[in-house]
Amino acid sequence: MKKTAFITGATSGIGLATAQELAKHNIKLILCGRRKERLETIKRELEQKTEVYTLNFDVADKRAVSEAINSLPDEFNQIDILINNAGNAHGLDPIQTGSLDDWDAMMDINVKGLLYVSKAIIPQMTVRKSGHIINIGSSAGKEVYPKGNVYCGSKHAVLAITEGMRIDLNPFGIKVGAVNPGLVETEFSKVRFKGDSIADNVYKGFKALQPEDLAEIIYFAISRPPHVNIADILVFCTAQASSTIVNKDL
Ligand code: NDP
Ligand code: 8X3
Repeated sequence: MKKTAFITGATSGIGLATAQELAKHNIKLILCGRRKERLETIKRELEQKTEVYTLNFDVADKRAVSEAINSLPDEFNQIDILINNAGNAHGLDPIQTGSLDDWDAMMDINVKGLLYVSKAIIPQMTVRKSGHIINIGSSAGKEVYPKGNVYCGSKHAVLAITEGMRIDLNPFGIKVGAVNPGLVETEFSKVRFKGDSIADNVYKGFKALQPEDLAEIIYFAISRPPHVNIADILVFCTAQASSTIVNKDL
């Protein structure tokens, strides 16, 4: 039977590329994001390949999350695969000058948003005793870098929550794993630097990961046989050795 995947943050970057990859493999899609027009355009494109339903909500708004997920029509309300991808960094400041609004945004979206969406979807997986959850963490969830403080904290939390989910959902046969990328060329830096032109230089001088690279890895993880769970994967571009070491001669 055809599987259904629920992808948060499907309007750009890794989430959009993952939607495109899964559509190629004939997986039904529920695509989420705040930018409604983009969702509609993406739906029109991907409907050529598979069934698509869109949900327009802010993951940080717990009531909107549960209302949106409860509104799914019968044809889309059995979710086999949850990809918790929505998230961003907001700012790159030392802790002593960081902005409370940026900190709220990162904790509310990257951590609490992931929890709200998971809370609304996990019960149907435990009843069916099947399902697969992939949380998009980051190399910033494994290593803290200068001025990364709260973003790194949010992604360390994503990793801890992923491990906790895997332990608690183990009796139900539900797979849980994290995909942790290093530098990926998406709208991430535009958001982090709030449209400042500094964002244009982040991926200059080396070949960063492309969102499609992550999409292929995510499809690989979800297409393993039932007894195989990719629990945790760290992905860098060849030029990157750690959060702070990037070889710009490559
Ligand atoms: P993008 O900015 O391109 O995409 C972020 C996605 O998240 C968008 O679709 C955006 O949709 C959605 N989103 C953001 N905030 C909210 C919100 N409050 N409610 C609902 N959706 C939201 O960045 P990436 O593709 O790079 O980021 C995807 C994930 O990958 C994030 O979790 C990020 O932390 C992680 N990551 C990124 C890396 C990188 O270098 N790019 C490296 C490691 C991890 P919309 O604005 O329409 O709501
Ligand atoms: C995104 C990777 O190093 O830009 O999670 O913070 S980094």
